[in-house]
Order: sequence, then C-alpha cells, then structure tokens
Amino acid sequence: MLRPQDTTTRERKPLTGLWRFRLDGAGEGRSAEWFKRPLADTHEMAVPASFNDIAADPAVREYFGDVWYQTTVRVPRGWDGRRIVLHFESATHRATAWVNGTQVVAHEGGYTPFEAEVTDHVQVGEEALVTVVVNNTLNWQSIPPGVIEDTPHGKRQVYWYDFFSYAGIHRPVWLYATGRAHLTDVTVVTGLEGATGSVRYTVEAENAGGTQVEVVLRDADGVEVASGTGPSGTLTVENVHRWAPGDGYLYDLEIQLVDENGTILDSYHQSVGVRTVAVDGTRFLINGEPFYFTGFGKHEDIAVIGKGHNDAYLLHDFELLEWIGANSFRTSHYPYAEAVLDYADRRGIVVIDETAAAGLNPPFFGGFFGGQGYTTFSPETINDQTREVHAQAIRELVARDKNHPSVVLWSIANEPESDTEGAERYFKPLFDLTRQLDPTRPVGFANLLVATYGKCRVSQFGDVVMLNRYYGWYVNTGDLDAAEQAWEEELRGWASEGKPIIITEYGADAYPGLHSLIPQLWSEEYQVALLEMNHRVFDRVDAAVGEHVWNFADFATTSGITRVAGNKKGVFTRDRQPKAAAHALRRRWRKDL
Ligand code: GCB
Repeated sequence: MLRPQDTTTRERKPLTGLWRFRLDGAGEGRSAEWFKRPLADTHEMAVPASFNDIAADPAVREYFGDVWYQTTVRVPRGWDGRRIVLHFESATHRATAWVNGTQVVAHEGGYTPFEAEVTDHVQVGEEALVTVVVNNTLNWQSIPPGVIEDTPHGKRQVYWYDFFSYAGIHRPVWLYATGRAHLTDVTVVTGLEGATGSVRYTVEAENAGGTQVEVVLRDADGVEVASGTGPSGTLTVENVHRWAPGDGYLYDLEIQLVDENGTILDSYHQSVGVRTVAVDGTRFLINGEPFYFTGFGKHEDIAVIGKGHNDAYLLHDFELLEWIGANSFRTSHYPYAEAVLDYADRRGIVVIDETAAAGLNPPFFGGFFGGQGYTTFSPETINDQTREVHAQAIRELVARDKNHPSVVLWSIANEPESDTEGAERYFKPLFDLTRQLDPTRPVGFANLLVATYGKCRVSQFGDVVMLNRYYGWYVNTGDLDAAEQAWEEELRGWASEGKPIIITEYGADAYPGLHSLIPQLWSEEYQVALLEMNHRVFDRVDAAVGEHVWNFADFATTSGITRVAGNKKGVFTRDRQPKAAAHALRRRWRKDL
C-alpha cells in the first residue's frame, strides 16, 4: 500500500476536521444500519484525535465498544474516470467503513493504515457519505490484548500495559485518486561500498499491462544522479551523500508508469536515505560505524488530543530531542504516525520501530493494573489465533515502514512474558517472520525486568538484547548503591552473550517541582540520581550500546496507586517543560556544549 500523495498523476483530499460522532453503548448501530443515513443524535468530533478527553464526561473517557463517525466529502468533478480510494492512516483498535451505505473495508489493529477502492460507490461532483464504526474493545485475540470483566458495578475493560487506552481516528483520513494503471508498492534497499551507494528498488503495479516502469533518482538539489527502467533494478550513486544519524540527507526516487506512447500514467515519489545497518558482535553499526543510542521511549500522548497526531507537537518534540542531545527514540508501544517517521528521516533521528504488542503478560501486570488470575499463553487466552493477529501486525508494520532510513531495528513486543516455554513457542515464529519480511534490519523485543539474565527464553531469538530495567525504582527501591551493584551484575551477564545491548527503559517517576535535598523517591533529585547511577553502570559495560530513558514526557495512564495523575517518569512534563533530569541528560548527551 502506498501512502497518499499529490503528484503529477495523483491527487488527494484530506477528510480531517469535525465529523459527526456518536457512542453506541447498546451496540445497536450495525443492525440498525446507521451507515445508511445521516447519524442521529450526534456530537461533533475532531479527526484526528482520541475521542476520550474531548468531552468532560467520565463515561466517554472510559468508554469501550462501538463509536460511530460520519462525514460527507464532495468528490471532485475532475476525478471522472479515475480510480478513487478512501485511505485511513489508522483507527484504534479496529474499524469498518461504509461509503454511501456500502461496506468498503474492515480492519483490525489500531496503528497501521488501511484503504479501499470506492470508485463504484461514489459519483464525481456529488457528496459521498462516509461512515466509520471504530471499536476499541480489547480481547485475547487483539494486539494489544485485554479483557472485559463483569463487576458488581458494571463491565470494566482491563489491559496490562501502562498507558491510557486512547481510541478513535488518530491520524488523517484521505480520499485520493489515481489512474486505472497505478503503482501499488515500492521497496528500496540501500547499500554502501566506499563512496558509492546503491539503491535496489522493486516496484509493484496494477492494471499495468503494456506499461513500462521508469525511475529517476535525484539528490536533495533536484539533480538527477541515476535512472533505471523496469520493475526492479539497482541504481548506483557515486560520491553518495549518506543518510546518517544527525544528517538526514534524502534522495528522491521518482517512479513512473509509462505507456507505449510515453504518457505518464502514474508517478510516485519515494524518499531514500542511503545507509546500512548491521550487528557485529556487541556492536550496532550504522554505515559500518558503531552507533550508541541516546534518547527515549516515547508515547503519542498530549493533553486533550490523546493519541491524535499533531504536527505542532511533532515539531516541538523533535526540537526537544535536539535540545537534549538525543539521537534516537523507540516508538513505544505501537507504530507511530507516518508523519513522525518521515520527519525522523529528514532530521536524521534513529528509530526503534515497535508493534502494538504490549501487555502480553497478565500474571505480572495484573498486580499493577488489575485483571488478575489469567495465564498468558493458553488455548483460552493468548493463543495461535492471537499469534496470527500479531503476525499480521508485524506484516503491516514492515510493509508500512520498510523504506524509512531512520528505522534501524524492529521491536516486535514490549515486556511480554518471556521466561516460559509458552513464550518461547509463541515468539520463535514471529522472529522468523520478521526476518523473512525484512532481512536488512535486526530484530528484538523489550525484555521485562523479571526475565533477568539466565531466565529469559525469548532473547535468544533477538539480534540485539533490549532491556527495560528499573533498578533503584521497582527493584532496590530507594537504595541506589544496592541497585548499582545488582544492575551491573545482571548487565555483565547479558554482555557475556556477545550481542549488543540497548537499555530500552530505565528511569524513575518525579513529580515536577518536588525537591528533596537528600534524594527521596518521586523528587526531581532522585530521578537525576537514578539516571546517573545507570550511566555509571552503562559506561563500565562495553556491550551496552544504547540508553533510552523512560520516558520522554509524562503521560496518561489508568488511575492507580502507583500513578499520580499519570506516569511521571518523563524528563519533560506532559506539556514539555524540563525537569532537573532533562538538564542532567543534556549535560551528558550534548557533547558540543
Ligand atoms: C515498563 C513499561 C512501560 C511503563 C514503565 C513504568 O516497563 O514498558 O510501559 O510505563 O515500565 O513506568 O512502569
């Protein structure tokens, strides 16, 4: 699937703005065919945004079930004879869409795009009625999983991850047009041989009989540097300007579908960063050079908008990454908006790209978040069918993000149960699948602190060890001396495996403005002291090739006795003001100051 674009042959129309919106607590809308006519009794809802925090109503915030969105779009008259497509960048956690009363698409998974051709269901020059039912109910066969529990006070949705389960249409929706003969996919794989770069491309197309594929690669000044013909091939770039961390240099690959008369039937632009990624012993190499990750696990999380994509926050967050000296982040705990990855490409920020497989660990997290008494891997809970949904989530992630130079590592899950035979059986095929889909990038998963060195049965499948560790917080709470010793001991154990280790989470909650001369838990001083303890450990272990603090900013969670109006492990507050830890990290990471 290609992301909608405006090109010489393609046009798109955004369907963002205010839509009609209605909760469907009784679950009646589908059988009553609400998609056939204008929705009754509606509010207005912003798209893109999470619906949860828009209304001042706890019932909306905590709602799970079907919610209905509807809008009308006038199909441009100039699109007569064109192929018309309705495209969603995401809808959380699943959605079904109708156009003028006809179902056109249904999609499972909250963070990857889906689309449908709607040519036969619309009239050019006329308005089309677009209705979407979004459903955010989690179950054992969803990624992420969850359950609905019956309580004396009604049904409650329970899940085993530590961020608020925002839902809705979180990213832009588009109507776009192409010709009948059109490109459907492009894959680029880049290589380096000294000063020479290579761009291997593969293009797929539909209704393209009698056409020819022509490609032109241009540098950032628009100067042609290579060209080719045919649906696949390799382009060579002499004196290549590499994509590198901190230098987001991009070439533009224009792909054209041309008929016998030389008419361009379709044109698409793919940006290309020429770089290589490899693991060599305990080193993580980008362009053959050892790379040390500095940065964060982030969230898509902002006040009011929730997980809705917001361009202003996108830019501001990257400014803060630069301010603090971060060279990378992880898309914890789900694939982020495509605009985020595009921007990471342009800014030379390195990305660990994660699926939405968080919370595959009810026995452990039940203690924190409720929902206790479940076995993780069993025929009744997370089972073969769940694994197939997980596999599909991986397929969709790789398909979406394979061409981003910023993406250097796939993370196929966050903190699943990983110390049991069930986990080993569940995960082995998913690692195999990811490598088969993309042989060019290493694969890993973020390991939970109870699956310590020697206990984890899943890390053996990873190219990189990714550790989430809270020594000094959840473990050796408040005792940084004991924490330092225990942590170094564990880390040295992992280092003996001979793989690079990225600390994908470490940190402490700090309530902004809370100070204590003798560093106490929850104070800004303790957060700084805990980070510094970690850094002493990392600096003594060569196999540690990265440090991602948990978290970039404070974020919303469910209510709980370990959370003070959300998770406060941010080094920035939720509105992006620095805590003392942000200044401390800046002193460590900004070598230029
Ligand atoms: C973790 C999770 C993350 C939590 C964090 C915490 O290990 O991966 O989602 O928010 O710990 O603060 O407890």
